[in-house]
Amino acid sequence: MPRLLFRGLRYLLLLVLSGLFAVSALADADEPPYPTDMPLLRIVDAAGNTRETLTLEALEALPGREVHGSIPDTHNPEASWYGVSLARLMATLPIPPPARLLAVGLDDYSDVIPRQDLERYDPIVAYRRNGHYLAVDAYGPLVLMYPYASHPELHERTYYSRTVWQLSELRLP
Ligand SMILES: Nc1nc2c(c(=O)[nH]1)N[C@H]1C(S)=C(S)[C@@H](COP(=O)(O)O)O[C@H]1N2
Ligand SMILES: [Mo]
Repeated sequence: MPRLLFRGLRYLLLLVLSGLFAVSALADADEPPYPTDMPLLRIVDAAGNTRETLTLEALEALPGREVHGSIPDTHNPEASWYGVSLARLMATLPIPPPARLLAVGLDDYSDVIPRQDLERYDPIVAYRRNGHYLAVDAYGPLVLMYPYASHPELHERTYYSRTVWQLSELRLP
């Protein structure tokens, strides 16, 4: 009898453990594929000094904005992108909004983003695509995304090249 009871308890323990596993797997579904305290974006001034280093936590602490679009010239279908308005991000700096800034990717690709874009189109530093955090091998962790869907005139090479994926740095003039 005690032996049966022991088996029963062991079975129960297994059930509880696998249940816990399933619950933690569900919780992990919204975990970013990188540490939340990892520096994702640096804001660098003209002298080359880092003025700000933003982690996912810091970005998520700012108000969010959603735009619809896709990474140009890829076969990725249009998606919803969620992140921080670049204008909003620049407003956190103790300097007036610069006339232009350079958006740099992890692959050292870069393009100039004029201030007019921020005023006209309000592009975002996106950290989620269709609700999911972006992995480095999926153009992430950050993408400078323009609201292509609501502004069809953006479908032009100029803005395609400003859609910097793997965004890692913003350089001020
Ligand atoms: N980090 C990074 N972002 C980038 C690029 C790049 O090479 N690296 N290319 C730009 C250009 S010119 C286009 S058309 C789109 C799509 O680039 P792809 O065709 O090289 O994927 O991303 C833009 N953003
Ligand atoms: Mo391009």
